Amino acid sequence: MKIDVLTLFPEMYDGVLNSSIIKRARENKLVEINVHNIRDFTLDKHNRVDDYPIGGGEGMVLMPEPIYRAINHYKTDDSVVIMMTPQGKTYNQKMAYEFKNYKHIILLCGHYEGFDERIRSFVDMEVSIGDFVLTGGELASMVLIDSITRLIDGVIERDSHENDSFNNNLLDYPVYTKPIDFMGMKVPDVLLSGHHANIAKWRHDEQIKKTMLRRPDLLEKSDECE
Ligand code: 6GU
Repeated sequence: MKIDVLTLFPEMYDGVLNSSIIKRARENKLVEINVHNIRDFTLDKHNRVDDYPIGGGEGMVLMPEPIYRAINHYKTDDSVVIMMTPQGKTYNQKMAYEFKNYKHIILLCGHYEGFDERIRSFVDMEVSIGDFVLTGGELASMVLIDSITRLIDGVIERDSHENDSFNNNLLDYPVYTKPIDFMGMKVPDVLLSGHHANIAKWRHDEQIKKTMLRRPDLLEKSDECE
């Protein structure tokens, strides 16, 4: 899996790509992630990437040409070009599982007031990470990078994501570590019992209880209702 990011602020990615699990996945060549500056694809001498909105209004608009040239530079027959925008389809775990099967993803990140509308005609998909507004698509693209990378075979143990919140639309069960008694709050007895079937049942019941309380909308979509 290869991911190319197109952005005006490549430095924003330094921490995320060079820490923890993403760093290790890159070192182990399980994923290749490169970040490119859209400004390198400008043709005019001032390296302009944005201009005033035609017809008036607030802010600046990203011009089509540098983005068109950047996309075409990295695009192959295997590429899926995803525009990060609050107008896109709301991202979720199911989409993460779909995206991890793509050979090559190009993540296009905008800033300022937005993209010239014509840019939409040369992307394959538009994705948002939720109903709130960020200053740019970069943080959102990092959310995709992180959530996709951890699903790639070999990045983390399969067990760790097969039980994730949202697989089967259930929230996670509670987990505990030592000490067994922390300021009077005790680890549930069943977890100390060593009885694997009882532990599994308790965890499943807790998942349903928690999902019912916090996210009844998810429970309707889960197999538990069938
Ligand atoms: Cl993908 N971009 C921006 N700018 N804001 C967002 C978003 C994306 N998703 C949620 N808010």
